[in-house]
Amino acid sequence: MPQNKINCLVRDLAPSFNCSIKQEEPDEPINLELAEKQHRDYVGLLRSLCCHVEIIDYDSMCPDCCFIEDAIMSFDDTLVICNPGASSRKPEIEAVEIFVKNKYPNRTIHKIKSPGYLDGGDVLFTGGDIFVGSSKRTNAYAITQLRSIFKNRYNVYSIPVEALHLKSVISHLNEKILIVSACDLGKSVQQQIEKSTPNKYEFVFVPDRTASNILSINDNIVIQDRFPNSEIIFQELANKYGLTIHKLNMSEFIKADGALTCCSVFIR
Ligand code: CIR
Repeated sequence: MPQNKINCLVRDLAPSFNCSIKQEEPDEPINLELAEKQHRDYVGLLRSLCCHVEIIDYDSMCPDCCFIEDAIMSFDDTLVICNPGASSRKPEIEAVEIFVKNKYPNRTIHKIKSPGYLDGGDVLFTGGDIFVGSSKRTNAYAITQLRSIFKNRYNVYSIPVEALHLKSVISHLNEKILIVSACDLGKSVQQQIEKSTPNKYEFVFVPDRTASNILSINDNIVIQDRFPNSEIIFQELANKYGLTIHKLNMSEFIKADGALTCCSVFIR
C-alpha cells in the first residue's frame, strides 16, 4: 500500500561546519568533503524512506545550522521555534522561522522566548509525553513555557541531564519503546522517566552512547554504522517487530557532537 509522504525539514551543511561547537576537540579534524557526502547520504536515505524533504539553505555565519533539531520542534499540528542555549546558535532561528511560517501557514507556531532558552535536542516527544532535558542548553523558564503551550494536551516532564542533550542518551522507537544508552547517565534518565510519568515504557539498552540516538520512520530504523555491539540489539528488535535497518556513517557529525535525530525535523 502506498504510504503518504512524511514532511521532513533539513538544513544544508555550512562551509564553516568545521568551526562548529565541540565539547572536546576530536582526534582528527572534521573532513568537510566527507561531512558533505554523509549529509547527502542522510538526505538521500530520508527521501528513499518516503520523506518529502524540504531543505533550508545554510548560513555560513552559523557553523552548527545543519543541526536543525535544535532550532525547531514539531508536535502533531503545533510547531515550536526554539531559542538555542549557545549564543553562537541563536542566529540560526531567523531563517528557520521565516521558512516554516511561509511553508506551514495553517500550523500553530509558538516560540520559546528569553529568558527561556532551549535546544530541541533536549526534547523527547514520545507521542504521549514530552520529556525535556534540563541541561546547560535548556533552562527552567523554557520548560515552563512548553508546559503552558501544551497544557491540557501533554504532560511536560523535566529530566536533569549531565550530557549535551537529553537525546544524547535516549531516543524513541515508537510510542512505547525507548532506546537508551546503557551508561550510568542513560540508566539515570530511564529511572527519572519511570518515576515521572504514569505511562509505561519499555526501555531497550544499547552499549554505545552514540548508537542510542536513532531515527524511526514507519517500519524503518536508521542507526549509526560502526557500532556492532549495539547493532546486535537493533537486529533483535528488527526481527521481533519486522523492522528494516538502515545504517549511516555520521563520523564527521559525531566529531561536532551531532547524531541522527539532530539533522532533521519530521512534520507529520
Ligand atoms: C552543538 O554543540 O550545539 C552542536 N555542535 C551539536 C548539536 C547537536 N544537536 C543535537 O544533537 N540535537
